[in-house]
Amino acid sequence: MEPLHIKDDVAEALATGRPVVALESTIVSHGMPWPRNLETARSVEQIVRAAGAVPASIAVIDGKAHIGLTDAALEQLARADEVLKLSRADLAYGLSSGRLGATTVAATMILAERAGIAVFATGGIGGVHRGAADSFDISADLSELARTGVTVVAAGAKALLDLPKTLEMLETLGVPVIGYGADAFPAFWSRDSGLAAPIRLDAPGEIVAFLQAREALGLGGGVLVANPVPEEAEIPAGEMAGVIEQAHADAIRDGVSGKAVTPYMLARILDLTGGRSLETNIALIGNNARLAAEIAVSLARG
Ligand code: PSU
Ligand code: MN
Repeated sequence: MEPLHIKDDVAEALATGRPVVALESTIVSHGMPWPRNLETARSVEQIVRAAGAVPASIAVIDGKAHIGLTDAALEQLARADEVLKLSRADLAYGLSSGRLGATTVAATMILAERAGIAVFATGGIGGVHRGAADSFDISADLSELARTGVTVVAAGAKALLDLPKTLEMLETLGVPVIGYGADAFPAFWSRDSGLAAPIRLDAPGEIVAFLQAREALGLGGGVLVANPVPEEAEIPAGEMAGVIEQAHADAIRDGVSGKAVTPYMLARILDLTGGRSLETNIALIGNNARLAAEIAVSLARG
C-alpha cells in the first residue's frame, strides 16, 4: 500500500529539483481558531509561492498521507471539530483508521522526508514542558529532530515550555539550533528568550553551506532554524511571562494533560492577551515560511 498521496504541483517540483517547503497542519486544526486558521494557511502558502517555492501542506485524509493539500482539504481541516493530532506514535493509526488527521512537527518531518522535501516551516516546535521532571511531558518533536533529516524553520519554542531544558535536550540529542540573524534563542511571541542561540547564521546561503557541511560528515538528523518574530509583531517576554503563568495555572486547575496541553495553553493565551497572541502567531508563521522558501531556493541552486 502506498501511504503517500503527492499533489501534482509538488510531485512535479520534486521530480525536477525545484524548491518545495513542507507545512504542518496541527497549527490549522488545533493551533488557531476558525476562520483565521484557514486564512493563515492560505496566506502562508502564498508567501512560499511568492518566494519562489512550492508549498506542501501535509495532513492525513481518508487513509493517505497527503503531501500538498487542495484548498478544499485545507478548509476541511480548518473547519472540522474532530481532527486527530498525529505525531510519530500514532501516525500509522491515522492512516489505518481512515480518520481525518493533522500532523505535528514530528509527523510532518517524517512525511516530508519520505516525500523528499528538505525544508519545513512551522510556528514553534514542541519541547520540554514545565514540570517535566514530574510529568515526563517532552514533545516527540525533539527526538524527531534528532533522527529525521529535515530543516525546520520555527520561531523558537513557545515560552510556555521550559526553554532552558528544551535547549539542553536538543544539544544532548545532537540537534543544531541556529539563531537566524540573532544571538538570542527566540521564544515564539518574543524575540529574546534570555537564552543564547548555540549557533548564529545571518543568510540563507550560510544555512545551506552549514547543511552541506553536515551532509559531507554524514551526520543525519534534522536542524532547527530559530527565526525571531518580526519586531513590529512581537510581544516582549516581560509582557508574556504573567500571561503564561496564568495559563499554566489554569491548565493544572483544569487537569489538562498529554496532547491536550499545547492546544489548551494556546487558546487560553489567546483569551488572556485579548487576541494579540494570535496576530503575533500569524506574523511569525509568515516570516518562517518566507525564510524556509529562501533556504529551499538556495538549496535547489546547489
Ligand atoms: N505551534 C503553534 N501551534 C501548534 C503547534 C505548535 O503555534 O498547534 C503544534 C505543533 O504541531 C507541534 C505540536 O508539533 O504543537 C507539539 O505538541 P506536543 O507538545 O503535544 O508534542
Ligand atoms: Mn506532550
